[in-house]
Parts: sequence; C-alpha cells; structure tokens
Amino acid sequence: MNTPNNKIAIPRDLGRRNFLNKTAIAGLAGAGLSAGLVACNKTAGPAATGSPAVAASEPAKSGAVDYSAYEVHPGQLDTYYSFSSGGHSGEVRIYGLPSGRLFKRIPVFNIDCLVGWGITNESKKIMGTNADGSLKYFTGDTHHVHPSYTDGTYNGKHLFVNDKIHGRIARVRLDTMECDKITELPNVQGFHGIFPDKRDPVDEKINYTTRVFCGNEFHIPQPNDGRDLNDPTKYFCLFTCIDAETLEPRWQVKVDGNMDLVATSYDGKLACSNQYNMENGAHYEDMMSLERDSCIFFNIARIEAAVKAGKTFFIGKSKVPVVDGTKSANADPKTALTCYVPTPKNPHGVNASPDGKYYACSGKLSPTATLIEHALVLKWFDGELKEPRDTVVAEPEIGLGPLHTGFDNKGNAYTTLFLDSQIVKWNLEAAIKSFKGDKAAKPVVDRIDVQYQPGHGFTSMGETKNADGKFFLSDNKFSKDRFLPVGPLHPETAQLIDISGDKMKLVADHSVYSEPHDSIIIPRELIRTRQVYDINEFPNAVKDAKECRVERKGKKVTVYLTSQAPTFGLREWTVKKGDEVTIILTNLDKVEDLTHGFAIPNYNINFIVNPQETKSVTFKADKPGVYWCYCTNFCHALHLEMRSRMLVEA
Ligand code: CUK
Ligand code: CUA
Ligand code: CA
Repeated sequence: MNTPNNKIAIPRDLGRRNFLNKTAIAGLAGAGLSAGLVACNKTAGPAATGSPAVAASEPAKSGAVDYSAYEVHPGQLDTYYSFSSGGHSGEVRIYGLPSGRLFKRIPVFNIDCLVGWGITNESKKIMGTNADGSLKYFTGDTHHVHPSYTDGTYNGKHLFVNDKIHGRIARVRLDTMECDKITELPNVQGFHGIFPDKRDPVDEKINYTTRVFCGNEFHIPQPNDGRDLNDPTKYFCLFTCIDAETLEPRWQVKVDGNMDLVATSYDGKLACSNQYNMENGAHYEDMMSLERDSCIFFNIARIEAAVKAGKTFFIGKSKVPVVDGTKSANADPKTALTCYVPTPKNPHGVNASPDGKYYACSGKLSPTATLIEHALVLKWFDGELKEPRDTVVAEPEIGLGPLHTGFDNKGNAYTTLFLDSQIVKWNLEAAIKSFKGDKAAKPVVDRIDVQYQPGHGFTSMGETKNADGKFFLSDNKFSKDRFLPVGPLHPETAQLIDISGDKMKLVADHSVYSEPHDSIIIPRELIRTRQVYDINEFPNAVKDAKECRVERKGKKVTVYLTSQAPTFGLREWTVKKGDEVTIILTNLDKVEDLTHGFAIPNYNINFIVNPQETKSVTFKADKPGVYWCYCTNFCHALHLEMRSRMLVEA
C-alpha cells in the first residue's frame, strides 16, 4: 500500500485500518480534534501534492474482480440512473450507472449560462426576484435529493432537493428533468435534511407523496430580526412540512436542539431527524458536551390535528402555523407531538429500512449505529413504553465516524465510516440479537476500504420497499491520488461497490465534480422522459415564423422570434438606446435533440430553446451599435451562419 505517492510509512502488519484509527483517536483526544475529524493519514505529507503520472496508491488486488462485467460498451445503455446533489455548486446531476457517465447537470439554485438558468425570465421567476427584477439569490448548496413515491417506491414524477444556504426547497420534474418550483422556508437557516412522505398518516387511500419534510440545522433567534443576538439559549429550530404539489409550507414545529437529516416511515405516520446539537451550542466544543443527543420523531397525524385545532402560534411576518414540539410541552406520550430518542453522540444520518421496520441513526462521534424500531416508537406514542430510549433495539459498534446507511434486500445495512474510510456491512437481525445479550451474534459481516473518507453512501433502490441489493455507491469526500492531478481542487470519488454477494466488491472509481452529498439509484424502467415539448404549453409561444415581429409600447419593445435551423425568424431588427427589450423565442424545430441557442454579445444574454420550447429574456438596450445574435448550440451544417442582427440606434 506504500507507493511513491504516499510517503507516509504504514507498516504492513499494522494495517491501514488500525493506522487510521490511531490517527483519528489521537486527533479526537487532543486539541487537534477538528483535524482528527477531517484528516486521513494521507493528507499529512507530501502525498497530497499530486505528483503526476504515479500509480494510484491502492491498486485493486489483481484477479479478485472481473471489471468487464461492469463495463457499459459503446452504444449500450446504463441500467440505472443516479440522481446526485451537487453540494455548493447549487445544482443536481444525473449519472448513468454502472458506467458513471455524466448525462446532465440540472441548474437549480445556481446560474447556468449553458441553458440560461437565471438569465431567462421563466427561470428567474422560479428562482425568485427582487422588485427590480434581479435575482434574489444566485447561490445554493444542495445536499439531499429524494424523489416522490407511490406505494413505497418511486413514481417518476418529481425530485425534491434542498438549499442549505438560503433555506429553500426546489422541485425537479422527472419528465423534463428541469426545476419547476422553488420555495423559501420561513424562519429557517441551514435547511439540511429533506424527505418526502410515502403515504398519508390518516387517509388509507392516499398511498403517494403529498408532503415533504424539512430539517433545520442552525438555530436562530425567532424571528431573526436583531433580537437575542448573542443568547443561543433563546435560539430555536423549526421542522417544516411542505405541500408536495404547491410546494407551499403547511406547518412548522418548534423543537429543542437542531435537526440534520430526515427520514420518513413507509406507513406515513412518522418522520424523524437526527439531532447533533441538543446542547444548543454556538461553538463546536459546546455541541459535543452531551454523551447522547437524539433522533426526534414527529407524529404527523397529531401535529396536523393540533394545527387544525388552532393550537398554533406565528413567528414574525410568517403566516405558517407553528406548533410547539419541545420536550417540556410534550411530556405526556399519549398527546405528544414529538418523541426524542436519545442517541450517541452528535449523530449524523438517519435512514429507514426497506421493510419499514427500523431507522438506523449513525453515531458520527460514537463508533455505533443506533437501530430504532418503528413499531416501538408508535407504542411510545400510545403510552405503552416507559422511556423513548426503550425504542432502541440495537446499537452495534461498527467503526469510526459512521455517517450514512443504505440497505439491501437481505436484511443488511451498509454504513459509511468517515474516519475509518470504509464501508461496513452489518446485519440487522444479528445486531438486535447481540443487543439482547447473545454473545455469538456478530453484527459486522464485512468491511471494504474506500478512497477516501465517505460521506453519503446509498444502495440501489435502498430508500424504497424494492431495495434490490445490487449496488452501493460511496460518495467520498477526498480523492487524493485516485485520478490525474488537476490542481488544488481535486475531483471527488464516487465508488461503485457490488453488494450482491457475501463480500463487497469495489468495481469502479468514478470521478465527480465537487461536491455530491446524497444520491439515489433508480432502475431506468422507472423513469419516463419527454424528448420534445408541446408548443401549446407556452402561452407566449410564437407559433409560426410569419408571426415574428417587433412591437413597441413607449420605451418597452417586444421582439417575437422563432428559430428553425438554420435561421431565426427575423434577419435583423432595430431598437433605440434606452429601450427595455424583451425577446420571446420559440424553437419551431420538432426534431428530438434539435436545440438552438441564442446569445447577444456585450449584453450578457445566453440561453437555449429545446424543440418546441419558448423562452424569453428582458434587458435594457443601453449600448448603441450592431450586435450579432447568434445560435450557440451546434444544430445544423449552417449553425455558424445561424445569426441575425440587433441594431441599437443611438
Ligand atoms: S450531509 Cu453531506 S455527507 Cu448534507 Cu447528507 Cu452527510
Ligand atoms: Cu441553431 Cu446552432
Ligand atoms: Ca451534541
């Protein structure tokens, strides 16, 4: 394991895992705690400088894996889609698996000049604008992507994604793979976890997603208007329920502590979130003083009854009703809206098992995963259990820095170990037996090294009742020496692991642009896309090249334009300096894949129109002169000739 690229000696007999453990423990014990949490041994030395043309540090043990079995040959299609968050790029990405080929980047909270997201009037309207028409926000941080459900599996309708920075939720249509709605959550800073419900808690007939639940990580004064600035004991967090159809907030719950990731039950009754800052600390050391924080459970039917009964309050200017879910207000389990299950220590990640029976909550600073039984949480709400902690049915020791868990279809869990830089496979039944005192039961059944330090990990269909036990993808936080060096910002590694056998097999390294957090893996059969728009979807469509014209109302000028390879509907048009110009462009081409672009030099205008699509832009013609408006998207043998002139009179 010691290559020229890795100058730190790791004695073979000590083993990589032990070495990592000791580094991590040393880091945790001393003042270098934060270093211990981020540093893998390989960052410390010259290894990180990326000398070119050296072999990766951990060549696969030859002969162990037949990689050709996972190849996707030219002309072949992948069997899975992977939808991935793009972290602080603010976008969502679509990959094919097993190939790891990148198909599409869906701009959501970011500006994207390829498609014109944040540039066209239509996208600006979705993103939200200030009174002067400028974008309210143009940055985002997408962490979690989860599709809508019907009957416990994906229905191919929508994908929901969060923006941690500005507390927004976005929806992506899965037929066009474009964002169609964005909502800002009131009084929420650091919106982290997100999860759609899988059925209605009361109405048996509703077996599909109608709500999306949102966790809130950063506690703030409420309302955050300058009061209680430096008194964190007065800050609090809100759990938000969003209507999946309108994307409007339905209600919020005030909680103790913070919330991180979110999971929902298969019967629709519960949503839950791991909480790492029950201390309400404002500094990291304050956030680690408790041995146990918690995993909070929300009784959805009771919360909605309380909202209906008007047992609510409002915060600041927000009209969204808030109920009190704090511990002190929910002491009686029989009427409680929330249940705080104590879990060690600064937990990260909570995931529901495909059989609907359990939630696995990772310890992060504890080497354990806590397994909570769904039926027991319901029992607690019925007053039949003494303590919330009685809902815990297992707490196996699985390794250092456990974060996220995926499941297969054979009762096994796969948890990412950030500090150990491994994926650990553990068996739920064995963990439960061991917790009951069965010394023969061994929860951990396999481990595999990943390169390096995984954050999220997820299994194919593992968040549905149809988990298929085929693949696990490890979204790692560091790639170090796995790819050709590309300067200080490394790509990340997404490593594909075959989990169909007893032993996990690493079958591919995929490079991914920073920084995916969460992804989901869906068989291609569940996705049905549209390849061409219907021109009638766009009320402002210019349906015929003969309709192209310029209309003036005072200083407002509207240019009606079409594109049809290799021409635009107007060869030239004239406006006056100071005019507010709106260009409406319809792509009349009906052929699949025939997209045109439209750019205006010096005016910062650049967007595309897909077949039969209409988009518009508005700008001030403040620079007299001749401007060649040209097609940016290669469309035809005469693509370069596809241009027209905007003449701006002085
Ligand atoms: S958090 Cu990123 S690795 Cu946002 Cu899902 Cu755990
Ligand atoms: Cu139209 Cu290039
Ligand atoms: Ca804590």
